[in-house]
Amino acid sequence: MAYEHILVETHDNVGVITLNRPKALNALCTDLVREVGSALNDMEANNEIGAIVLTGSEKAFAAGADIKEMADKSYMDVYLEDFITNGWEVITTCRKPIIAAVAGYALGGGCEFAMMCDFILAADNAKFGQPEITIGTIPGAGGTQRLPRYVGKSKAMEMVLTGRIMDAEEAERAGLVSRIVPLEELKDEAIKTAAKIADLSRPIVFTAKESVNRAYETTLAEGLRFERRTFHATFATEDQKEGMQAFAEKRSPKFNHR
Ligand code: CO8
Repeated sequence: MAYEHILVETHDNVGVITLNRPKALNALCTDLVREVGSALNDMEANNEIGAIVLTGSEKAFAAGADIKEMADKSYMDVYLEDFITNGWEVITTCRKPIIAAVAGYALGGGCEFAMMCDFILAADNAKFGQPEITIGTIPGAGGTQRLPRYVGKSKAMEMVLTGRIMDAEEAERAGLVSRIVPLEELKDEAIKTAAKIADLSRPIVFTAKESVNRAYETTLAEGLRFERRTFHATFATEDQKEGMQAFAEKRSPKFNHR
């Protein structure tokens, strides 16, 4: 399928989606978000792909929702079209792991887009922020809810109330990103990391992702119960037998995703 605002590639078993609206610093217009949703759905349905990288340019992952597109919308416009829910959650419902590889600006909806992914690898020039308050609105795609879970209330509150931008080092210290890599290595490192995941057992990867996500949605007791049940369930897979047998036989496992 031909896309206008994104580039789509595959590297063996890894799908890569690159936001590509350079003149607007990858501002997330409705069509761009729709295209990302469509590409993700295709990758989710493609058995060859086991993990996905979502990235932008060296200057901007995404500088936010498209302010020019939003500026004149009325309350009734955004309410009736369910503005922002529409299309965005595909990232959060995708079962295959999605790594956000962030260089440059990840602001507003851009930061929210990255936080919807499973984890964030940051280039050393990455900048994260929720500056919506400076343009008379608030985060609308999870910023007030996900950011505190990543970085704690104090830092999230300061960022949301002042629009202060955090650099990559602060983001790593705060737990927003899993690690920082040099800008020129970001894409390769993200693909390498995704390939490592894609080579593992698909059902076990799905189970692990689902289980970690439970930690954000439920109580500790319920989460632990869920983990115990799904841990037990891994013993019903062929890949658990293969993985443990391979360890005992001192060889690499050959997972068949069953
Ligand atoms: N929307 C639309 N256009 C943008 C955006 C944006 N978010 N960000 C940058 N652009 C455009 C600029 O207008 C400019 O276009 P033009 O050349 O036609 O004037 C071009 O990109 C380059 O930008 P700058 O000249 O400003 O580049 P600088 O390097 O000087 O500055 C900044 C870079 C600091 C990133 C600056 O562009 C900026 O502050 N951008 C806006 C950041 C922002 O406020 N983001 C939050 C947006 S609101 C939001 O995300 C709400 C989310 C709600 C849920 C999601 C709903 C879809």
